[in-house]
Formats: sequence, structure tokens, C-alpha cells
Amino acid sequence: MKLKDEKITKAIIERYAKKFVDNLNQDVIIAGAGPAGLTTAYHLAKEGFKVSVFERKLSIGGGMWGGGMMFNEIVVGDDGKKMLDEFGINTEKYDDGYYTADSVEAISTICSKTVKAGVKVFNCISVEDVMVDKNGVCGVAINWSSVEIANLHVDPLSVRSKFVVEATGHPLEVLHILEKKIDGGLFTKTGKIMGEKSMNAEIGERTVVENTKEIFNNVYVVGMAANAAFGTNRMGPIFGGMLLSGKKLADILIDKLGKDNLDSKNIEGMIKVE
Ligand code: 48H
Repeated sequence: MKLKDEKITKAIIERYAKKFVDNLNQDVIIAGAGPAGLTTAYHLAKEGFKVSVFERKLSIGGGMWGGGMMFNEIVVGDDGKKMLDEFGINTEKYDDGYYTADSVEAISTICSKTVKAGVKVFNCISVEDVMVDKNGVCGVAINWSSVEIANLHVDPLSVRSKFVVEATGHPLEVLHILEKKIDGGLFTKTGKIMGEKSMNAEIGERTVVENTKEIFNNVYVVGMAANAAFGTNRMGPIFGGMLLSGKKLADILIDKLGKDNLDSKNIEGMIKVE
């Protein structure tokens, strides 16, 4: 059979356009495809919710590929091991309460299971702003990462969702946008981003789960971003907390999506909507 080059082009553009158009109105949009965002997406999609993940980079998986300092092994505790078991990832006991896993096996499996669960992953796209209405955040503004990197003056497109998840890890990109554009209204002690504290695995692993919660109307923070937002410690290359944080957020959102989610807090004056 003779292959027609233009048919290949047409197939790619039509299929991508359909995928994009079919996913303009989501239950949940997740900014950042690291282990925390992907775990949230996976558990939501398994329950049948419409979820998109936007990832700036070409490949998804965030910071898990490199283990610790590029030694491609990760460590998890007892609860983290259960999360890896659920994904079918092999672990090896190192000592009581310490398990290791090959980081490449771990994150490639999470990526694969997430996509196969029905999550729409859009790589090479950055979240550059949020979309707002009188109830709070109601979606994101996105652009090609290449536009962002080349600093081209090109306006974004927008995608609507009931909830937006800040899963961009250490840089907290969505929250920095929100902090700039609303007047001191984040749900932290100071109303502002509190900033990540130095390394302490014990504290960091505990607080990353505690800090997984709503941080502005319809915006939830997960993974490393949660500790950076609420001012607690980083934890180094122990990844159980990322997965537990993702699972906790999925449970919160599953509960919310089952209810009327218009019970937003009073945010009058923080957001300017004509
Ligand atoms: C689209 C974006 C944008 C944007 C960034 O860094 P991640 O792996 O984040 P987590 O929270 O899933 O996992 C954190 C973990 O990898 C880690 O760094 C740990 C445990 N550190 C401990 C320590 O002590 O250092 O993934 C975030 C993803 C990345 O892939 C970014 O490219 C992406 O988000 N991203 N995607 N739009 N504006 N900003």
C-alpha cells in the first residue's frame, strides 16, 4: 500500500483537534504531570471523572525519573509502599519502614496507568493563567511551552473545569499567578505563599499530606507545591508523600464532585470580573 504523507498529517491534526475539543469542559484540570498530579488524575479518572493534565515538558513524570541526585532509585515508607503496590510497581524492603523502587519503573508505570485510566494528558503545553468567574477559579489559560520559551507575544486559549489543581511542584506556578492577581486571598495563614522550608524527610512526608487541600476557591494544591504553599519542609527523594497526597486530593475531589460544588466562599473584591 502506498502511504500518503498528507494523509498522515491530516490524521494527526484531526485526531488532536477532536481530543482537544472533546476536553474543553472538564471536572478537573491539573497543572503539572509530576507524580502527585498524575496520581490525583489516575484516581479521579478511575472513578469516571473527566480529567485533563497540562504539562510544560515533552515528557511527563516530573522529578521522579532521577530518583535522588540521579541515582535512579526512590525510597518510600510503609504507606507509600501500599500506593506503589496499587500501581503494580515492584518494591524491595531495605529495612523496617524503608522500601526502594526503581524510579524508572515507578514513574513509567504511573504515567502509563494514568493515561490508560482515561486521563487526557496534553504535553508541551504550559498553564500560564487561570480563568475566573464570580465563584472563583473556573479553568486555566494555556499556551504552547514553545511560545513561552521563545517569549513570543501569542495569546493563550482557555479550558474550563470545576476544579483546578496546582501540581507544578517546587515553583508553584499557578499559585504565583493567583497571588499576583488576587489581593492576599490564599487560604494560608498569611494569605500569601509561605515558601518551602529546608530538608526534613520525617516532617516533609507528614505535612505534604496534611497540606493537600483547597488553597483558593476551586483551587487545590497537591504534592511538593502543597508544602511550598503552606511553608513546610521539603523531604528529598522519598516519594511516598507525593502519591499519598495525590490519593488524598482525589478522594477530596471525588467527594466534592459528588455534591453541588457551588458552595464557594465569599471572595467578593478579590477577583475582578466585569
Ligand atoms: C504546566 C508545569 C508548569 C506549568 C511546572 O516537580 P514535580 O515532579 O512535582 P510533584 O509535586 O508531583 O513531585 C515533586 C517531586 O518530583 C519532587 O520534586 C520532590 C519529592 N522533591 C523533594 C525535594 O526535597 O526536592 O512535577 C511538576 C511538573 C513538572 O513536570 C513541570 O514541568 C510541570 O509540573 N510544570 N506544567 N504548566 N506552568 N510548571
